[in-house]
Amino acid sequence: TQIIARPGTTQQMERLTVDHSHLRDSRILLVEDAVPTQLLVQLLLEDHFHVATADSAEQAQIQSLEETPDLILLDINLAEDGMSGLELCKDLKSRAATRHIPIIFLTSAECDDTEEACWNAGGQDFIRKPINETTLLNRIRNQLILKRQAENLTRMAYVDPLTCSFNRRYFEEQLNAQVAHNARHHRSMSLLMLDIDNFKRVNDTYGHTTGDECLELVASALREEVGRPMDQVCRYGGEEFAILLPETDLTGATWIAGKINKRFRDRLAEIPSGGVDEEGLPGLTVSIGVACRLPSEGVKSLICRADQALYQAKQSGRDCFCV
Ligand code: GH3
Ligand code: MG
Ligand code: MG
Ligand code: MG
Ligand code: MG
Repeated sequence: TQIIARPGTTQQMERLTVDHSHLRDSRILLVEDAVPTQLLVQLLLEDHFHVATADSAEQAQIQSLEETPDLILLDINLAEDGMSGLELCKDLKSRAATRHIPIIFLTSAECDDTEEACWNAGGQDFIRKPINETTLLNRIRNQLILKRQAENLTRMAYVDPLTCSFNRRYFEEQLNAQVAHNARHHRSMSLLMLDIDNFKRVNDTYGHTTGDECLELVASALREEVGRPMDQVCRYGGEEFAILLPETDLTGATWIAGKINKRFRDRLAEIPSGGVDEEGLPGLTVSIGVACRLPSEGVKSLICRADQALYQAKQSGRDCFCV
């Protein structure tokens, strides 16, 4: 409240008003078995969104998994020989890949039980037939806006804007979750802590803008080197990165650390001594601390060992990794 009360803040916030014109690009999946209703709803929506249709729950299930629509309009009463609308909703809400897709039911029933069933199945809203055009469009719009806002907030909470790597908050949450999971299932996991060598010199020589571009370059190189989708590159702080390697033992982790060192060394070799590459970025090297989680080891100790190994790599002359 204090921030809002500060003079000028309200005007500043007003300038942040969100533009919703992008909603036009939204893809809606309409699941309806009655042809007249399907045509009518399609007609109402086609000037506002991209609309795909499905006649059965089974068909809609495949389309949802393959095309991940932004929203599903789901007839509650589908042909009786297959999965019902409610069953499809429950199924989609139980899968990580489709859980986030908002579902609005289309229902002709006017009893409380049906409404309750829609909510219980995990639906976000429902619309009664006969369909009111304005209500239909606004209910869809509201769900799309909510979804977009949730996505934006998640991105802002977990992604570093400069390097597009995960941020420290994400790193800590993931590390805690992974350590807990590995402790239960006796799986191996490793952590790399990486620090750019003599980075202050890069800023001092070429300026902070070039320094920032170097950070972007390092982050994307790291993402390329780790390769597997489950490996996660996080910006730990200033010019330090932490890399989470699930299902990776010490041999695997040192192999990746060696690959990372080599990548920057190879690039450095291609740049004229003391010069810059085609993008105007100087050569640089990195130091890496490698730690593989010991049985029953906790988060703090794991980070501490990776950090000590990083310190050792710096002491050993940089441009290398230590365990
Ligand atoms: P060392 O090899 O011992 O790590 O030397 P160093 O110069 O890299 O270490 P130091 O910790 O002294 O300096 C890190 C520098 O990273 C200082 C800081 O200005 C720079 N830095 C941190 N965050 C950013 C950033 O977001 N952008 C830019 N351009 N520089 C940053
Ligand atoms: Mg029907
Ligand atoms: Mg540092
Ligand atoms: Mg450094
Ligand atoms: Mg330092």
